[in-house]
Amino acid sequence: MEISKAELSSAAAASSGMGAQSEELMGAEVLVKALQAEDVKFVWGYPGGAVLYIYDAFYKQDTIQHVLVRHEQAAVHAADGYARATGDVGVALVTSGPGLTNAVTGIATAYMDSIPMVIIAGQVPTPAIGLDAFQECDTVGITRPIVKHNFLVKDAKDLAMTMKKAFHIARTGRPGPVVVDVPKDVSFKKVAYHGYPEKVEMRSYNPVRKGHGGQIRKALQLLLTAKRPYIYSGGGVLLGNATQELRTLVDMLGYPVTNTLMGLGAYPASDRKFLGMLGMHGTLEANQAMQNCDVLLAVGARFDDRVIGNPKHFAQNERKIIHVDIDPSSISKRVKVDIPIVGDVKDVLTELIAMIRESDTRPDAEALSGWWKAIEGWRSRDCMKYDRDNTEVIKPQRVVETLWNLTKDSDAYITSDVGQHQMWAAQYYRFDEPRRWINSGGLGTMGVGIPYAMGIKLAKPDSEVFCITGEGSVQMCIQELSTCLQYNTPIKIVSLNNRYLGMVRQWQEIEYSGRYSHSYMDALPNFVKLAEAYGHVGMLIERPQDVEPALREARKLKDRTVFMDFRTDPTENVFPMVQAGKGITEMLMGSEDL
Ligand SMILES: Cc1cc2nc3c(=O)[nH]c(=O)nc-3n(C[C@H](O)[C@H](O)[C@H](O)COP(=O)(O)OP(=O)(O)OC[C@H]3O[C@@H](n4cnc5c(N)ncnc54)[C@H](O)[C@@H]3O)c2cc1C
Ligand SMILES: Cc1ncc(C[n+]2csc(CCOP(=O)(O)OP(=O)(O)O)c2C)c(N)n1
Ligand SMILES: [Mg+2]
Repeated sequence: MEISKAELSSAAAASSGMGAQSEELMGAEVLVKALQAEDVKFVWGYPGGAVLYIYDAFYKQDTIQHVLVRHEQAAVHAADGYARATGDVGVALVTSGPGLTNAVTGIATAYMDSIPMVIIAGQVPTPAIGLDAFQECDTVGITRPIVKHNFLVKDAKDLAMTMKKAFHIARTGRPGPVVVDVPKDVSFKKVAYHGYPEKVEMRSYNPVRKGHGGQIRKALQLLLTAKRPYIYSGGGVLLGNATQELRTLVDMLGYPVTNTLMGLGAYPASDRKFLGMLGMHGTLEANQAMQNCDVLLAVGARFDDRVIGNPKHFAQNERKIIHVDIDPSSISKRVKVDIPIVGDVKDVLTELIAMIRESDTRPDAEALSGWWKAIEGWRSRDCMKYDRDNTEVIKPQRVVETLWNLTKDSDAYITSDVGQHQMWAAQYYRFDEPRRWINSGGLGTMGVGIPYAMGIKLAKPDSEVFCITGEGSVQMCIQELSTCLQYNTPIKIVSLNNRYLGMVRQWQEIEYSGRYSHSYMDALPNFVKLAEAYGHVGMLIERPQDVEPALREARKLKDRTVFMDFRTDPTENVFPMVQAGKGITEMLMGSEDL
């Protein structure tokens, strides 16, 4: 970890002749100034040799709080959770080599869900790059496929502008993670600092915000003459802060609306016009409406395979598709659309709403009433029913529903890990507000739940933050319970412990004739004692009648992190379910369909 003499002398030589003027700063100091200029409040990170000058610069400032995690993966997840909840750019700092490789899962997770982040990675000194130096890895090469952009800073003079570009790229257009690779000598070298750049221009990067007026007009015509219209909204509505515009549009038109897993909260789940989530574990009514609509308005949603199911089945019904997306490469990627509108969802919806206000045409009330009748028919099947009154075993859905009932009037944030519990959280917690549901959809990364929760709790200290998890996922970043204690981020962990990698077990039951190959979670730790060992409160809940009292008790412990180990029905499956290769309306509704 020590700075070698060679490193010091080569960096000193590089910076000699520049004089010791007061505006001269070390690269590391320029980097910290850049973060301050970007109004960064928190950085999650883990130190190592290559970033020690940067850590030294952090030591000398007091506007940015650095959070020392226990694993670099969690640093990126925590910053990512913070970004999802606040809309700001999340920042993580890792050292070279293993620090960076540990961060890779976090970066890929943010990339798949289009989350704005800047990840600063230390690198070996520039003269050592390519020489198999200690803790060297090809950061730019390793991260290239999982970043929106990456930079290797070769000269400290470029640091300020590179940081400016990194933040600009991360937060504009389709957001995404940007990696800035900073060799150790670059962080050590002194350069003249003329202040943080005010403007940034990149010839080849000019994301379009405003949609094409002619295309929006065409969309308007289609929408207002539709007989069976449907609005399919996704994560882009949250990323583009266009929740209000979406709500106004739906209210003006009176059309049914669905959200993807990533879009939950963009439209209030408690409104009748909301048909629930669509897709593999969506509601019957949401999927039927998707299949049977005649005009589909897709906003900030990318026709994921979990939403479309078998594309051939999806194409069997004819419908006109309008697709609003800021990324032209998202359009007609998986499903061919009729009216592409490239632009920011907020700008486009604002224009569309203005055009509807001006238009003399009104939605076809008679056709709409028939369409709603069909939808109510599907809805009356009550596809989300489950054995709610079971007194023998805790049904996982009941835990989530109880949590929702208790917290629906408070400003609660819900994170989840990946698996069955994630789907039950999405189905049974009814999100009415944006950015309250924080989960990994695109990469489906087990282990995000605790880091997401602790990242959010720092940003929203007055809000309750719950992490709905499984006993499998929670063990992937459980070491962060230690970070929660150190930084006083009291979160509530709701572990739906079914003693199985439940989602895997479910697939093995349904698709592999019940051959449960390595999906049973044997030799689990005593989570109550584990929580206590980390300085927190642990609770074991085994009976259905104890679910509500336990949640109430945990909420009362406002200043403590509480780990609730709910022993849930190990055989429960997530329904409805669209099996691999099936169409979105070819759903399994319950165990009776197996
Ligand atoms: C176990 C598991 C099960 C799952 N089951 C389901 C399921 O049943 N249903 C489901 O929906 N998903 C499910 N998913 C999630 C799924 O894999 C995808 O992550 C999700 O469907 C993608 O959501 P989205 O289309 O809203 O796109 P996102 O990934 O949120 O992408 C957002 C889109 O909006 C665009 N965009 C971004 N910003 C703007 C802006 N300002 N203006 C305009 N456009 C913008 C982007 O370019 C992108 O195309 C599951 C995931 C897991 C792990
Ligand atoms: C890092 C990672 N490894 C493997 C998987 C595949 N996978 C998806 S869900 C799941 C099981 C999750 O088990 P648990 O956390 O107990 O949740 P449950 O499904 O039982 O609710 C697995 C292994 C994944 N999504 N992420
Ligand atoms: Mg499990």
